[in-house]
Amino acid sequence: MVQKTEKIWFDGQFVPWEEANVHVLNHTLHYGSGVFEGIRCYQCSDGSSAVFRLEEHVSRFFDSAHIAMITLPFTRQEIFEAILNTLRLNHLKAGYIRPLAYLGEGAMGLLPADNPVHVIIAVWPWGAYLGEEALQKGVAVKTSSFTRHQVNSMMTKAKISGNYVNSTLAKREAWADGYDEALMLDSEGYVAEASGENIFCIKNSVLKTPPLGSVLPGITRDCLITLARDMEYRVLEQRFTRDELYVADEAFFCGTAAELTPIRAIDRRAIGAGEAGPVTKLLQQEFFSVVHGDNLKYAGWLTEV
Ligand code: PPE
Repeated sequence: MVQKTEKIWFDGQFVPWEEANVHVLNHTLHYGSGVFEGIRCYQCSDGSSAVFRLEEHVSRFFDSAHIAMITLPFTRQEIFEAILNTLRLNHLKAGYIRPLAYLGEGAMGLLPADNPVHVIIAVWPWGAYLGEEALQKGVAVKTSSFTRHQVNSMMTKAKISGNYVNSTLAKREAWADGYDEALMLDSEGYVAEASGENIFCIKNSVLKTPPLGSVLPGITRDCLITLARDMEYRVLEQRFTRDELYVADEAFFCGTAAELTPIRAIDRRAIGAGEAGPVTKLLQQEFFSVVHGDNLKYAGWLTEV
């Protein structure tokens, strides 16, 4: 269950959590026509609170809207400030931030005509996405029977609500089969990403992640490429197959919600020693030190609340 906070930013006003509702003929509810973001705020070691890569997330939110032909009735600066104000008003020191733009009621049918565009920003406390233990020991993954979006059937650079039907189908299947997460292949059979995370594999200290074809351009993915290169690892954005993953030394998922979660097995085959590998652990440590403001080199990635 999502942990309620006090207020939700709703079209420029703060409303009580319980009153941030929509009509049942909301266009996005029927057709998935909205766009959203997922952002994290961390409590730093000095007690302050900071949002991780806020600028990039706001930017992707506007890009998603542009791709989906939604004109947001707010400026980037207004959304940026509204996110910070929502955190402040709810006294949330650490947690998750969910901006969503959706089309309200008006026309039904696939042409939304001039249905109004609404924007909300909700925040709530959210711990480890795949569980606290997963962060330490890693997750067990199954290749999904569902294929990730072909690049011309869904717009993969956009976080469009409807794109996530594919993810929920995959996630529910993986869970029903007793796995933690689904590994999704692209329409040509190469490894793409998970239901809500990007993926990396490591062999002989070289990191590989699929290029930005059918996968979401993850902001955490981008951070980890930078961190790994700054740590003198070679990082390739290159396609690979599921059996290349089976014989990798290490593998991990990354995303705002999932942070950096090691993968311990895929399709019942242990990855490496079947636990979080050494390079994964080093990167994870570096990642957590950066988001908690302990690494001044990357202080520019944090916006104080
Ligand atoms: N791929 C997908 C499909 C995806 O949804 C996410 C984020 C990523 C990769 C990683 O992107 P980034 O967060 O920018 O590093 N998934 C979000 C949704 C999670 C949810 O359950 O909702 C997230 O991590 O916030």
